[in-house]
Amino acid sequence: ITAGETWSEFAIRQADTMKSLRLLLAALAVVTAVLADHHEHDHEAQIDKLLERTNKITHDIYDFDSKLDARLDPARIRRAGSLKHRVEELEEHHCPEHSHQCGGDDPQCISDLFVCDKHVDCRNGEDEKHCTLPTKEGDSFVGDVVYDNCTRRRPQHITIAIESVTVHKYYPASPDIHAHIEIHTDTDDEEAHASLPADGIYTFAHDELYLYPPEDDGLALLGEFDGYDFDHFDGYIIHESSHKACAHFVFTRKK
Ligand SMILES: [Ca+2]
Repeated sequence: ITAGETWSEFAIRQADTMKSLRLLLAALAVVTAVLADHHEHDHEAQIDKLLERTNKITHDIYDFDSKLDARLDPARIRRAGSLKHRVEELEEHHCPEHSHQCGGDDPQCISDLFVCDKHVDCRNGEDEKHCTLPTKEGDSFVGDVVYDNCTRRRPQHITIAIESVTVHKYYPASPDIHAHIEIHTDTDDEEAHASLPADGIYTFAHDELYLYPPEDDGLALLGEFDGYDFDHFDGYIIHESSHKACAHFVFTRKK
């Protein structure tokens, strides 16, 4: 404690220091993991790209809703709640990039890395309240095509089976996901099946699953949960380089 400083000021300063330390630790852990990683993927760069893209895609997803509704199963009427949540998210998002709005009547921004990292950072505790991973080992999701302008096989359905999940000690906000993408194509001419192993990450701050391209076509999969209904997500096939979506599937959890 320094001269002229009250105990409460001292406590706040200490808390800020702890947060900075944790951020530094998280950053170091990411760097270490990248260095130790045998994959060609740079996790930190991938996370940066993901976060950058999310803002653009949120707007696109919102636009998609009216088109989507025409194709949806009546059982998804409860999406009304999801839509409300999404509108609130759009209204409330006044935080800088790579940061998370705590919400409620007490606006506060925290780093995305602090969402679901097992420490309470938001004054209202919101950052640790919705931390159930929707893509657990053994889960699978079936995607129905909305449009597809780019995949080689043009399937009507894609299945994503989650094989394993690794939660890192120092940055639990983005667990590693290992999955299998099952593609079944059935046309008049041929019937084909492909099973592609795919690695990726789940980001709690954005309720987002990202699978790196399983093939050499540079096509990755971005799965956007709406933060409310974790039995469905919008799956976009995107060009890894430009992040432009060229196919869209609506995924439903397989019971
Ligand atoms: Ca936290």
